Amino acid sequence: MNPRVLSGIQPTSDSFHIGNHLGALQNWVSMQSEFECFYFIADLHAITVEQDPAQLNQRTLLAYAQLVALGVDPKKSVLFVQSQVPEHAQLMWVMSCITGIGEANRMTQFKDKAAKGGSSSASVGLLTYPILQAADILLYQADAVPVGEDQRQHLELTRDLATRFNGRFGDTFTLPKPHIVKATAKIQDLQDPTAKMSKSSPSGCINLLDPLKTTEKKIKSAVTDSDSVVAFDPANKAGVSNLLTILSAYTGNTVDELVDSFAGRMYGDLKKETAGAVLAFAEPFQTTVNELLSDKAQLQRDMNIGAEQAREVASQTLAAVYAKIGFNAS
Ligand code: ATP
Ligand code: LTN
Repeated sequence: MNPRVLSGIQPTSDSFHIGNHLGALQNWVSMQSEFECFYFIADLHAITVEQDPAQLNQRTLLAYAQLVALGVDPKKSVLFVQSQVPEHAQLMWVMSCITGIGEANRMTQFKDKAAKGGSSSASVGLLTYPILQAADILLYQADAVPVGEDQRQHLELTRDLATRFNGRFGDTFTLPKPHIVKATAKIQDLQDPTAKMSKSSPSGCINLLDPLKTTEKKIKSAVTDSDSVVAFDPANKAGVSNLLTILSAYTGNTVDELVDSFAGRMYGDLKKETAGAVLAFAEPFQTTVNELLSDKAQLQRDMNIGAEQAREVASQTLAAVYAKIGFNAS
């Protein structure tokens, strides 16, 4: 049996951004040839912060269409929507009963997100969301989880919980490893290249579905530095290095090759080429997304099939877990 891969993405914006794409989603696509892959749209995770119901519904379809357009092939991988597979919430309850309150409190993403929204308004769901993420992964006995750098801590919690459960109840879960590709694990914000590109900072964030003119403008106004030499030095030249990383990812040229090609040239050229490379990817991507969205009924049918396939695997793991902890089988 091929090793298993699992990953998820939240349907919380009208478009994936290039950080999502380069940090995680391009690895989802490339891993399909070697692994048995399970990919899902994390709508249960999305409601940890307030969502407009109609918008969540629409964004879930949009996320599905974008994943297919990026190359996640529902014939090769199991692609599904998390809320259609009730085993995620069921296993989460079990895992939350072996998680310490202190352990959940230490998750830095919770602290960041709670701080952004004002901690008094943070929900219990936001606090326990990493336990749901652990359940997502363990249900499919995943060996590898392709994600960006910001998810590393959640993967460590997942391994801790799996080890604890296996120790207490006998071998049940595979211990998953994060699959983080260093070069693109953290794409930076174009306006503040010391921060991670994030949808919460729209001016520094390139969305794949943004109008092409907007993308071009954002890249051309990216913050660089007062020097004028194109060099790769993330510590001292964060903005320029970030543009080189993006250009390298969308052209397939190595950063070294690019640096050589920019010898004696200005930052303006680097921005122009980076914009060109991103647009060359975004334009056909947008066409494909629009085509897929023109038949929503078909998308919904495909989602239903994905959910059935996911449940076949998830229900087996949940049954094994229930038996181990002493629940009476029906
Ligand atoms: P945001 O900060 O935009 O809200 P997020 O991490 O909350 O992003 P998700 O949409 O769930 O949002 O992220 C999906 C995937 O994209 C995850 O695997 C995450 O690690 C990765 N990712 C997000 N931002 C970046 C980035 N700037 N660079 C690299 N990978 C990223
Ligand atoms: N927490 C992740 C999304 C996510 C995920 C998962 C990623 C939910 N469940 C399981 C990998 C595996 C995020 O916010 N980026």
